[in-house]
Amino acid sequence: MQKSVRSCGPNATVNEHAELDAAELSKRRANRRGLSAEPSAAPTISHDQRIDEAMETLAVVIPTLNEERSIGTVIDGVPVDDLLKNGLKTVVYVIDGRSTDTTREIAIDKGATLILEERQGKGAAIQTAFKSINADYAIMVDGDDTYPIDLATEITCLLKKYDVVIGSRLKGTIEPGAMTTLNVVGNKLLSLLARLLFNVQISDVCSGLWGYRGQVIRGLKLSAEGFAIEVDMLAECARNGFHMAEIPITYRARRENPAKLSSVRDGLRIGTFLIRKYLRQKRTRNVRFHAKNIER
Ligand SMILES: Nc1nc2c(ncn2[C@@H]2O[C@H](COP(=O)(O)OP(=O)(O)OP(=O)(O)O)[C@@H](O)[C@H]2O)c(=O)[nH]1
Ligand SMILES: [Mg+2]
Repeated sequence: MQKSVRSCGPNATVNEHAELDAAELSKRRANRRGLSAEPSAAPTISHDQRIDEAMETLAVVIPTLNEERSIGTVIDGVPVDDLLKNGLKTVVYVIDGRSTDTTREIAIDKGATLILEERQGKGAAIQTAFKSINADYAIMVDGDDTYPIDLATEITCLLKKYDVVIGSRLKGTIEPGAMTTLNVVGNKLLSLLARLLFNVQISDVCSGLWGYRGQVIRGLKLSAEGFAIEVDMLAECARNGFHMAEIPITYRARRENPAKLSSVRDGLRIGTFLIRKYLRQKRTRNVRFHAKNIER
């Protein structure tokens, strides 16, 4: 992450902020600056401070499990200066599972806020992150440096118009060696299933790059703890009738560290989850959906 932007150290746990309402937060911010939160105190607030308080916020959420070879590059790739120019203060959150390598140390060193989620699974990490953050926008991206996080500014621009923006590898470019034929077929089948069940023109339901408006996150009732987290999110977006868009992206090959996803086992689990979720939602209410796909 570029140094010019305020970053959170390891002690700045987000759990604290998640518990607070806006009034309490502003009182605490004022206290931290040595200012009274009481209006009668008439504190002197600088021009810069006023701009800072007025800015919108972006949380970049990165789940990791033994990603020491790539996590530094992913954090460095978040275009914080560009986002700042677009009026967004960015905080990067790394939600680490039981990494046994130096992922956690690198994340802290790069200025990210580290959240520990020792339950197994990417979904568990994302659920914990979503409960902890309180930002105007959020972007979820994998920590294996296979997704173009440099598109963060473009994604947040689209989030002014759409509730959710998904990076589509299948509408974009898959670099040689980035995805096996089995995974391409599996992704296409799962996306087809999602289209049929939820009436949404999604092309890449398993994408690891999603952007959301803050209020969307608070509307998602997620239960998937593993790799079904993306289809869980899609079903929840359908239930809420969120307005969605896809952008084509380039998908890169992961470095030598091994993937945690097993194509057949996880593919079947994701498909089963999708069907179960559909049946559960169908029992409770009609699913509305009005997703839009956009071209770049
Ligand atoms: N916190 C946490 N993160 C995880 C866990 N399992 C995977 N992840 C992270 O979730 C992201 C996606 O996992 P990958 O193994 O890359 O799965 P994938 O991208 O679907 O599969 P590949 O295409 O093979 O890379 C990566 O950043 C992982 O480090 C876990 O149990 N806990
Ligand atoms: Mg991956």
